[in-house]
Amino acid sequence: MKRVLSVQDISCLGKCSLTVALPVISAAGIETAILPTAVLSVHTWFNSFTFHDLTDEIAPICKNWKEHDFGFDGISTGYLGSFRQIELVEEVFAMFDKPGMLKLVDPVLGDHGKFYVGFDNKFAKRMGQLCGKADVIVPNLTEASFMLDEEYKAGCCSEKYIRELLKRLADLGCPNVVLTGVSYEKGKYGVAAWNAEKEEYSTYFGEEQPGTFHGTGDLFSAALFAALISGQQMYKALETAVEFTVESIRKTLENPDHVPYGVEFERAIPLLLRKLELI
Ligand code: PXL
Repeated sequence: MKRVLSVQDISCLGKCSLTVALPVISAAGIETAILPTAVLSVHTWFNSFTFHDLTDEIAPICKNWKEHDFGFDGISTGYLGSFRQIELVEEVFAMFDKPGMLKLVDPVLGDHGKFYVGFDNKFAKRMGQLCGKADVIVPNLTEASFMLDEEYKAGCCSEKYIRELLKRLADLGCPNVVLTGVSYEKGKYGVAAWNAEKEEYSTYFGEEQPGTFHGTGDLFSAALFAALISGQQMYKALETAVEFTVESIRKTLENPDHVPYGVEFERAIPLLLRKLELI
């Protein structure tokens, strides 16, 4: 069985970060170790939350895993709360590095042109450096703009603009860039990707869904990671992750009592398993 590590916070209620990554990657038949960076009562979309920092646990936990001789086929990261945590993630990458180990970084910084609480341009620049150590990065348009010190353009963009953005993101040092939240045509919404080594550009679009939901970036990132670890090629993995995210939103919208703080991904897991050809 493949074993991976997911490094991000636990927002105890709210369906994002580890409470999404763990069930999704595990459902794909992959052993998923977790390295929680902080425990929050709820994610920072809510107007109040508790926050317990776990930075000091990261190095001892990893040291203990090394003593047990554990290794990983991949490491993925999401929300990181401080400069120190980014530095520690770089150390975790180096500590467990081995040929073929997949490092996926979701540079969680913000959405809809705004930073999440507590983040700023200096932090975005540092996150850009972490992206340079990854094999795959999955920024949304807001995060890409912040990391590149570009003005965020709402409702943009031409294909030419996106292709340039992808290349500039690859210049951060990461060979595979997947930009989320891209739309070139009404009713179609998805991702654009650039492989800098093969100079290959690809896109995958699903059916656009109304409304915005929290945690869909984390969901996409978890599904893409699971698909790549399962051996799907990038183009196929993009289809898997986009269709799973779309299905999660579709299921959420079917429920008249749905909540805005997270999507009903649980009911989309059968689709994920079909896309991964596990059922
Ligand atoms: O979904 C990204 C995310 C993860 N973790 C925490 C967050 C957010 C976004 O707001 O607040 C704690």
